[in-house]
Amino acid sequence: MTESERKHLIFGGEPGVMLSAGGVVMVLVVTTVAMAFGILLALRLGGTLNTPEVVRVRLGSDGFTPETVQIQSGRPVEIWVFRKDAVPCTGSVVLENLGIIKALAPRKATMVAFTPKHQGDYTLRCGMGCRKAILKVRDEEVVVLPVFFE
Ligand SMILES: [Cu+2]
Repeated sequence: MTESERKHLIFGGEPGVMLSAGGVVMVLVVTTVAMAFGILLALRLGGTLNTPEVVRVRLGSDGFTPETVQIQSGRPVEIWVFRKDAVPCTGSVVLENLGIIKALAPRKATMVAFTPKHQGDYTLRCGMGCRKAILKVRDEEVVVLPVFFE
């Protein structure tokens, strides 16, 4: 048996050797790319859940703007409530389900921070209870469009 015939028996010939070497490189590249995506995804998910979601609402004698906000369960949220005017109605906000009461200074934003644990609708209302906004707590991640203060 010649050297060439022996190689052919072991490796299935030269083209076969080249093909499987290319295959190995391809598998390595695919594995590396997949691992990199996995790491990035883990970082993104972890980062998203630990970073507070920031929500801005306004409260005036005309009520809350917006009146409905969707937030994510299990993620800390910072609700910045901007008090537009100095009427007594807007002097404080109450988060009924959580027993949170916050005094508001006129024409300033005050932060109400908490972590909603479960899905459900939470009521954010003025101290008197005549103006209401609904915080819809859902499991899915939401993109919150900012509300700009005038
Ligand atoms: Cu009120």
